[in-house]
Amino acid sequence: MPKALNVGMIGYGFMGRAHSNAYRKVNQFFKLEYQPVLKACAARKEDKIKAFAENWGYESYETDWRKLVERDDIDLIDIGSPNNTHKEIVLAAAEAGKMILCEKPLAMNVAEAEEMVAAVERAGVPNMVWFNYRRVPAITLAKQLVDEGRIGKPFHYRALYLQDWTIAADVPQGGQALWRLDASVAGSGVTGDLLAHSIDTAEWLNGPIRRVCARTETFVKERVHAETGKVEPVNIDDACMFLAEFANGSLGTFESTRYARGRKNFNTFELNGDRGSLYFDLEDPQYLQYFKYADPKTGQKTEAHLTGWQKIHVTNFEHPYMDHWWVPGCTIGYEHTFINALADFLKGLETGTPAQPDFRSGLRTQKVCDAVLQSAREGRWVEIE
Ligand code: SOE
Repeated sequence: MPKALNVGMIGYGFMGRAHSNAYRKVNQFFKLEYQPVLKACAARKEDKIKAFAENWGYESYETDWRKLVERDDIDLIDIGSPNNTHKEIVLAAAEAGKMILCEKPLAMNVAEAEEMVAAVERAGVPNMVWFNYRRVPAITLAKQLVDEGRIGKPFHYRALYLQDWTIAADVPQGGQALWRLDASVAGSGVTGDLLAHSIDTAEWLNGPIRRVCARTETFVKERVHAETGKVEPVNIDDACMFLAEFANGSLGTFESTRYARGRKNFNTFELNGDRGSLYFDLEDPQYLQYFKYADPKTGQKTEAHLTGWQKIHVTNFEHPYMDHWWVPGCTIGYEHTFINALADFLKGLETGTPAQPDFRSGLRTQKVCDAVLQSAREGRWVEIE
C-alpha cells in the first residue's frame, strides 16, 4: 500500500530546487512504499517562495519556517536554507517529531552538530544529510570495488575539489547565493562547502581519518557585503590544503579552492592500493577508472602486457542505480544523485535499515572539517577522536 509522505521544504535556492526535483521524480523511477507529496514550502521572502511553490507544485507556502514545522500535515522537514539556519530548524523539527533531511554541511561547527545529533536521536526521527555525491553511480561502484577487496591494502588517497567563481574581487559577500562567502552564515569557506563532500566520500571509501595538518588562505581580504552595502572583512577560507593520516595507515592529500581558473565543479579522487587503483572525476561523471594489478580472490596478477587503466562506463543495468534509469549507454546527471539519495532514504524507512549518511555520520565529517580549520589556525597536526 502506498503511503503518502508530506514534505515541508525550507529554502528555495539551488538546493531547494535540487531536492524538490527529487521528491517529484523519485516514485516514477523507484518502486517504493512511501510517496512524497509536495505539501508546503517556507522562506521569508513572500514573492520568492510563492513563485517557488507555483513552479514546483507545492500546495501551500509559509513565510516563517516555524509555522511549517508546527503544521500537523507535515511529516518530513527538508532543510535547503543556509548553514546558519540548520541547527535551530533541526531542534524544532525533531521536537515536533518530523523526519529531517538536511543539506550539507550538517552544521556550522561540531558543537552545533552534536546538539543536532542528540535532538534527532532523542526524538527517534529518521534523518539524513544530503551528501549527494555518494549517489553518483560511479562513486557507489568505487565503494563496491573497495568492499570487494579490489584495491587491497590502501596506500594513498588524493582528493581535489576545485572551482573558480570567486576570483573577481568585486563579487560581493552575503545575500542569496553569495552567503557562502560570509563566514557568519556559512561557518567556513571551501572547507565546509566543498571539502565536506570530499571528506564524506573519502571516509566512506577509505575509513576514518585519524589526524590532519592544514593550511588555508583568504585571497580577497575584503568584499562589499550585499546586505549592508559596506566593505567588510572576508572571514572564510578561499582555499584549503591538508594532509591526512587514515586509521588504515594510508596517507591522504586534500586540496580545495574557488580560485582555480577554468575549474567549475572539479571534484576528483584517486585511491591507490597494492592490488589496484581507482580514479573518479565529477566533470567526467559517467566513468570510473580502475587499474587492476591483481585479482582479489586468487591473488593472480594481471598479465603484464594486459595491464592498464580501464575506463568503466557506468551505465549498465548491473551498475549501482542504473537499472532504475535508461538502457546501457544512456547516461544520467547531477540531479539524479539527489533522486538516488532520496530513494535510498525512503527504502530505509520501508526496511527499517536507515540510509546513510545520517546526522551522526554528518557529525563525523564536521569533526574532520573543524580539525582541519583548527590545524590551519594553529599550524600543527590535529587529532580527530
Ligand atoms: C558551491 O558552489 C556548491 O554549490 C556547493 O555548495 C555544493 O554542495 C556543490 O555540490 C557544488 O558547489
